[in-house]
Amino acid sequence: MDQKSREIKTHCSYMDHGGCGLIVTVEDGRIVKVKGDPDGWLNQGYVCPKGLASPKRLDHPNRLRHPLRRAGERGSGQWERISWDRALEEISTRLDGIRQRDGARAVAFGLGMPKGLDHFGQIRLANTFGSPNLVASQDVCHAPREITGVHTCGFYPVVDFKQPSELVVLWASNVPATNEEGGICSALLKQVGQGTKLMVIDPRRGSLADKAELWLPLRPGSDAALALGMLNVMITEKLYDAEFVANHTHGFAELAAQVAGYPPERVAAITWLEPEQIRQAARLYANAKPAALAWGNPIEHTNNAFQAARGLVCLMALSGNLDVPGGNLQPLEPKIAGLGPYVRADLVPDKRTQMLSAAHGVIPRFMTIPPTYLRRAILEGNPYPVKGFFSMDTNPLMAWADSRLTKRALESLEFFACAELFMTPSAALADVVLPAAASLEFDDIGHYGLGHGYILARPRVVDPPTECRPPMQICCDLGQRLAGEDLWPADYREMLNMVLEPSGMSWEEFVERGHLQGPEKFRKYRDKGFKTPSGKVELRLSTAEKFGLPPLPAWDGFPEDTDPEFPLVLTGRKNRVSLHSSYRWVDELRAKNPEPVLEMHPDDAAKAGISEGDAVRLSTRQGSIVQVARLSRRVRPGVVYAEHGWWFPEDPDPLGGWERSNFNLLTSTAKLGKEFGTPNMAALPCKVEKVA
Ligand SMILES: Nc1nc2c(c(=O)[nH]1)N[C@H]1C(S)=C(S)[C@@H](COP(=O)(O)OP(=O)(O)OC[C@H]3O[C@@H](n4cnc5c(=O)[nH]c(N)nc54)[C@H](O)[C@@H]3O)O[C@H]1N2
Ligand SMILES: Nc1nc2c(c(=O)[nH]1)N[C@H]1C(S)=C(S)[C@@H](COP(=O)(O)OP(=O)(O)OC[C@H]3O[C@@H](n4cnc5c(=O)[nH]c(N)nc54)[C@H](O)[C@@H]3O)O[C@H]1N2
Ligand code: SF4
Ligand SMILES: [Mo]
Repeated sequence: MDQKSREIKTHCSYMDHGGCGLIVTVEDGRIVKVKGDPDGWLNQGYVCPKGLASPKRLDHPNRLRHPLRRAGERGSGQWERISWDRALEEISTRLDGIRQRDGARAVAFGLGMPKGLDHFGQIRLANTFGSPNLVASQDVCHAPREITGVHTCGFYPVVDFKQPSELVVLWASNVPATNEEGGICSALLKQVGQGTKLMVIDPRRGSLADKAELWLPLRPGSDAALALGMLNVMITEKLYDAEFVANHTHGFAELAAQVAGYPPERVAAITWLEPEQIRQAARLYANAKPAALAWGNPIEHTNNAFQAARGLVCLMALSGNLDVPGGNLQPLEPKIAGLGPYVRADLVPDKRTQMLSAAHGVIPRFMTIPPTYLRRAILEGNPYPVKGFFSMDTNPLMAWADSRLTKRALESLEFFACAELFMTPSAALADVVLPAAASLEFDDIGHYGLGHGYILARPRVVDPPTECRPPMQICCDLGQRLAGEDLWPADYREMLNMVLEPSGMSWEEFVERGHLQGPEKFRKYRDKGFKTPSGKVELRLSTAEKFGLPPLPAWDGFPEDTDPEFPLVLTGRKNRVSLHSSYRWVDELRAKNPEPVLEMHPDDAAKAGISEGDAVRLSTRQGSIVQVARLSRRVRPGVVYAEHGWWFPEDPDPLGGWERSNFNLLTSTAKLGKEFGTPNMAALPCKVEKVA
């Protein structure tokens, strides 16, 4: 290595939830190489194509490099370059104007997938501004499993890939592609190599289904029913952990009576499985000690999200796998700042009653606003009007169900500003766009607030372009103007020190260590019970009447009615080389996934006269889009997979061709799950036709 070249250790981030340790080689201030760090705590040398391509975001010619102010109609693509001072002044004056006139709650703050510490910076910005309305995608991402967990057993039961399991169940989890929340697939594959068995519950036979003891290709959207069928078998065949059930659960008799109504024969008809497959699945899961259950997004992509998640937590409890090594854990945090004081939740004491979703009766402890309720507030003034919106790290026009509704809502705002790396279809509708620094260009802490019991150091490896600011710095700059200098430091790095302060560790010491983990203790319930009203796992919710929740898991029918005009069932999964709608403009990633791919079984394709590579029109009752057909026997007949997050940065349309292939033109907000406001993004009746 020559003298100008140096290697820096950091962690990959902003390409998914993050987690892989990286060794980055920098020459003359530019990144020339990235490789997986063999000492990486979670990845042990593994790196995926997104991680390898992550530096390519930094010097892309069309990256946003200056603050922009709208110079024509919203969405017309006409902009003027302005200074940071003017941009910050404009945003703070406009948002403060709305606050003065209509109250702080008339301004909402927006976020996407949690990427870094700025996620919590933005929550703090909303709180210090005084608004109870922080809008995020959690209605379809993790709130259902986390908060259902909290109500049922007092915590979010996190899958354990670190300690050995006898069995790992991948239930709607696409971990080889998604490595979600730091559950890097290489750790799972290592276990499988050492004898861990797999069970896969997924309509698509992915690479891990090939290695599995049992693969259940269920009908999309029938997960809640399958869970009930498995509970039925575990109880009738007395396969459950009797000691755990007797000492640590509440409402077993009622659960048993409830699931007696779901024998395998009934559930088989709902799930498109054989009764024997359901029995096998229950036996395999119940008899493996320990067994870890990895749950994925489709559990939370229908209005049945709460019931499906309830069923899964009951399975973990009956099998005695809660908080056992190799099962589903309640991780303890290291000594770092607690989330509540960090985001200053105390500054909006009436949040519970004032937040938009309070009027919609969502489940207690669900504190972000489902995007559907934001749009109702903007467009209908329901329950009160929202007029200003500031978002970071999100592309709502792609990410939220019913993109036309999103467009109307963003266009109707009195003022909309956002921070971005690139001019996305959503940013194109803003009044002011701030240029953000990208990960690798700023110091950051990973996995804070995600409930996994550890944080990761993500030191900066290069400087950002002169006018691009770290997302947390943008929070500080706006925070100082909107909430004052006593609540916000001038330099974002103080926000990192704030997290570390209780540990007694400096940023440099933390970077040197790479990660901080909480104490590893298991079966904590034996001393302390479960943090629920009964002190036990609430198979029957003792708070059901108080909170208006269904007391016992149940099957409420398919998310959408079947319809002969739309005979196939549409669902989705993430692509290994893309992150939602992000980075479609990074050539190295785009080359690996140049067009939106629709996967279907060759038999279904033949019936519709569709061949491999055909452009096809995919329609639901809500709308229609075009994608490119790929025929695959891995997909169960009757099921169609389409990719979400597709727009075309190269399209001259200022909104990047947002209407051509965007999955969320097919989804609607007409039917929502009551607990989380979750719309149906999976299990949609659809049809596929060849484009003439
Ligand atoms: N149909 C359908 N819809 C879905 C899903 C699905 O599976 N199907 N998945 C859902 C899920 S799980 C989630 S989490 C959401 C995700 O929703 P979003 O998080 O909104 O998804 P992205 O499209 O990745 O948008 C992220 C944006 O952040 C920008 N960005 C990247 N780095 C930075 C930065 O440092 N600063 C700033 N300011 N911006 C940056 C990217 O350019 C990108 O435009 O989508 C949900 N929507
Ligand atoms: N490459 C990549 N990685 C990502 C992301 C990304 O966009 N791209 N996004 C990140 C985010 S925000 C999240 S939340 C996670 C999501 O991580 P995962 O939950 O792993 O993501 P998905 O790809 O949505 O997984 C869906 C899996 O469920 C299957 N499936 C589809 N419908 C159904 C159904 O109705 N029932 C059952 N049982 N299975 C079904 C699919 O075949 C697929 O295997 O990934 C994170 N990591
Ligand atoms: S798996 Fe995730 S954290 Fe690891 S290199 Fe890929 S994008 Fe980065
Ligand atoms: Mo997500």
